[in-house]
Amino acid sequence: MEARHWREHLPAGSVFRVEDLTARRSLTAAWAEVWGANPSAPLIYDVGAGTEARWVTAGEFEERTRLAAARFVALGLQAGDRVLWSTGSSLDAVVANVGILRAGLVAVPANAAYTSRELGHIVTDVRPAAAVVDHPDRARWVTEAATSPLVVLSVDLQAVGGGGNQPTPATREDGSPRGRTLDASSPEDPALIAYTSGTTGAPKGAVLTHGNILANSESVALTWRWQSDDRLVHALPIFHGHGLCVALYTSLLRGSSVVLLPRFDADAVLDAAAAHRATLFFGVPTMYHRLAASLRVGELSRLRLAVSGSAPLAADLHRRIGELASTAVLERYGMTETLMTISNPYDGDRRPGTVGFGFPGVDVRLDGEEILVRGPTVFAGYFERPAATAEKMDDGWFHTGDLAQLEDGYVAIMGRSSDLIVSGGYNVYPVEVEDILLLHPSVAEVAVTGTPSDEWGEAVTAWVVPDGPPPTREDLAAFTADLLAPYKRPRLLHIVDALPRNAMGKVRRVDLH
Ligand code: MCA
Ligand code: AMP
Repeated sequence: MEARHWREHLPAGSVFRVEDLTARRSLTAAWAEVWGANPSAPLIYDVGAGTEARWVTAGEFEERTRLAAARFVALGLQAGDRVLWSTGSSLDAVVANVGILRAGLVAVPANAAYTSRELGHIVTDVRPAAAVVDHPDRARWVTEAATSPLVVLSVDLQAVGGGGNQPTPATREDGSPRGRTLDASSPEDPALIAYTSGTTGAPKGAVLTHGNILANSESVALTWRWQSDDRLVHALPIFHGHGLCVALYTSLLRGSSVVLLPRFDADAVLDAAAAHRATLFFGVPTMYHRLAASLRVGELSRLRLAVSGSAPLAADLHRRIGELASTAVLERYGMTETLMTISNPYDGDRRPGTVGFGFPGVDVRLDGEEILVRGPTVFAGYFERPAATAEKMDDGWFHTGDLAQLEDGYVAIMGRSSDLIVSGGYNVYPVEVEDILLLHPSVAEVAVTGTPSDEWGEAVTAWVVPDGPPPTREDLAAFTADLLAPYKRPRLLHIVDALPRNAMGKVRRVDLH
């Protein structure tokens, strides 16, 4: 059986060609055009840290991001240079990101909860020419890990003092600014390098081009009937594909408006939806779990569309929200390397327990049980790792590692071919956590698995064979505090006499439950 054809997503009577998804060449060029056409339109609601909350218009945002781009150019950065960008959600952070892209630089988003070890790996691997960070500790970690000169900036793009800051000349010898003109990137130029781990080894940078991120926003907007009068409550982290490419970039492309919240909180989301008459909300299943537990869950019904992704939305939770809020949550599927590839339909049946069928322009097929995808959102490859890229790509088809079955042409995700754990929408790689726990003096052997959890989807679980007195969960939490971001630390601990192993001596994680 085949998955349904992506044409079923198209509005009745519409004419669509796959090339249309990249016809505007780059998101930055398309953004500038959209904002220029309606400069007084409200674009981003800045909840303001210490300042008054207010709407920023498209015209003001265009100017601020143009100045941000000029700031990078004045620092001597040149098109193609990489800029690490690791920050929580704020208007300044968004301006910096968009400025990076408009200047033709490559943004490297990194989780703002990473420890110095996790951030240091990315810095060493990607060798950024500049970094934008929102905390002095991160500024120090980046500087310490850098192996080549770099400029460290705060989110408002002021140089952060201290050793290692080495701004490069701002101008050429003839006095003209370096770098190419604004919004001049081609579809094949890299726009983002997003770090994501394999099952073994350290995180790799997925290179997403301007064409990839433009095609993603165009197809998401088309499929979900996104209009300029839509208004999104944005409570996702901005350093992952979901919060950045799907939520933020697509809003900016449509010229619709965003209420940017600093973090997720069920009441804050529902308050913002009411106060600003929002039409859209995007979340991970853990957020829907918390919304469903709220007495105010019925308020979700005021939205035009609520979308879930990044991890499986339990069919039961989907149905419960349907009953409590008369809202059929639209579940979709994607990955850092491919952006959005599969979606339930906007018009038509949104089936609980399934992610739907290919976005317009994305071909989907099953190889055995594994999902393969092909289309204009599939990345250019892993940064400086051709062998790792070749392992995942086969004649344009990307091997997702996710396993699925087809139900009446809808893709139902059944699991993964790897041991990846998805907790609250964040990926956790057992090997990375095991390697860190093994450094603890009371841990002789360890295996890490995901335990099914209503709230988190999967809860990171450590199975420890102790060396001497067994460690407690608190011991391990304290030990990992400087080594693992909080979401990777074990929430459950089992002390065991031995780990199940196969004939080769390899731990059989599947037998641990
Ligand atoms: C926070 N904690 C977690 C997680 N998040 N533990 C496990 N898994 C998590 N995901 C820890 C906190 O550090 C804290 O630890 C404790 O849990 C409770 O914190 P709480 O305040 O309740 O949590 P929170 O800050 O409200 O965070 C929950 C969250 C967050 C809002 C669901 O995890 C989140 O924003 N997730 C979204 C991730 C995401 O955007 N993924 C997209 C990637 P302690 O008690 O020790 O202090 S995938 C992607 O982008 C692709 C393209 C796609 O398909 O979308
Ligand atoms: P990341 O590499 O962080 O982008 O995470 C991508 C992974 O998240 C995919 O390979 C899937 O395992 C998982 N994922 C994303 N969306 C869904 C979904 N709707 N249902 C199940 N898994 C999902």
